[in-house]
Amino acid sequence: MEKTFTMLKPDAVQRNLTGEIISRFEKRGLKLAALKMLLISREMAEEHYGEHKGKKFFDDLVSFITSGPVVAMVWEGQNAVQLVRKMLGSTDPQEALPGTVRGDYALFTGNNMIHGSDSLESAAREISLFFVEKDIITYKKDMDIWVYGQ
Ligand code: IDP
Ligand code: MG
Repeated sequence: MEKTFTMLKPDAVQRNLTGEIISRFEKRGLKLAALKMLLISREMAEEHYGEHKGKKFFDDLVSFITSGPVVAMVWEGQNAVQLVRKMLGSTDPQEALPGTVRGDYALFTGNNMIHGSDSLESAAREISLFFVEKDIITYKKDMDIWVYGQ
């Protein structure tokens, strides 16, 4: 089953939305495979957001993401990468539809609550940046037959 990486950014933690956002993924039927709270170092932030190096918002982005604890997670499910991206909404919360995380809780691109991998390749890279293999838990849930059918 496909796995994707998500990370609640410092604004989500500070605004007490950690449980609320996790709950959305759980209710959708996705399966939590790994979770940890951590403070990201500058080096790790620059590696995670390496594709944006050189852009005008890069320094602000790195400062923001290292400004407080984040909650890193791996979620598993059919088509999890694109499904989670849809649940996050557009990068700019002003464009994000109601019903999405960013569309319901955020107003500003710099503080848009949550990161989600944009492709299978990014997911693999990001998961291995934040977690070691033994952190990723593979387990069965009886609920799965009610989510996906027999
Ligand atoms: P994504 O998070 O929706 O994948 P990306 O384009 O990969 O969006 O950008 C990474 C993060 O960088 C965004 O989530 C946002 O926090 C920040 N960001 C992107 N574009 C801008 C911008 O134009 N101004 C300020 N911050 C930005
Ligand atoms: Mg991105």
